[in-house]
Amino acid sequence: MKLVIGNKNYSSWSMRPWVLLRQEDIPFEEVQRKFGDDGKPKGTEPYSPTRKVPVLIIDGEPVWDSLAICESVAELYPDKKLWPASAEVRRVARSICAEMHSGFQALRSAMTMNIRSRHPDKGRTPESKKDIERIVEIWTSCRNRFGAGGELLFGGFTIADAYYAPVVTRFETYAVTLPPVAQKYAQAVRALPAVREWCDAARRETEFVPADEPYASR
Ligand SMILES: N[C@@H](CCC(=O)N[C@@H](CS)C(=O)NCC(=O)O)C(=O)O
Repeated sequence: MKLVIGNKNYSSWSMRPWVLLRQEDIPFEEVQRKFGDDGKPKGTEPYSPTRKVPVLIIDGEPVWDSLAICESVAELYPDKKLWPASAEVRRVARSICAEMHSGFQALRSAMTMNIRSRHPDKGRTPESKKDIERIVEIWTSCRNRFGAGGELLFGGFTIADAYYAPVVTRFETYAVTLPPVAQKYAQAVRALPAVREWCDAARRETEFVPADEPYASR
């Protein structure tokens, strides 16, 4: 399989499937296509029908959109148990991934992912604060209801943790203060080997993409 991704510092959508594959030791070839100043990845035409990243190429065919990628990987590797085992809990996991996938627009635009930077006082708008409150509510509820078997949302690692990993980095970039349960969960995500590897690589990147830098200039 080939996973086409954008800049590790900026591309939150790319981070999710990459962390999922790496954390589960699923082999793949990484193809990186960096963003231009407009925040769009260059040179994706041979891979991506939407010209967006991420794209996973399986047997020569593209799977685009991060949620479709994660679902396809879960189907290809049932033994990895990438969703929670119980159907009832799986419904919750799918719902919170879908909520992340289609929501939190205010957080996304006011607190763009920028792993190597620190903007402690930035990005607080009434709407982004509401998004943060809702994320804290999700994390707290999952940890309390389903987290007994480990440190993550459903105990052990699942697609849901890969989905919320970029938010964990945003909370660090913008110094968001979290209540204890959420803070502990964020620490556990940061400690995942795949998350560390992605973040280390992000910090080594030097490209400055103005479209993703609302709080800094070149
Ligand atoms: N819903 C898509 C979103 C993908 C997306 O917007 N990717 C960004 C980079 S993080 C992109 O390629 N943007 C280029 C564009 O909008 O043309 C997914 O989940 O994969």
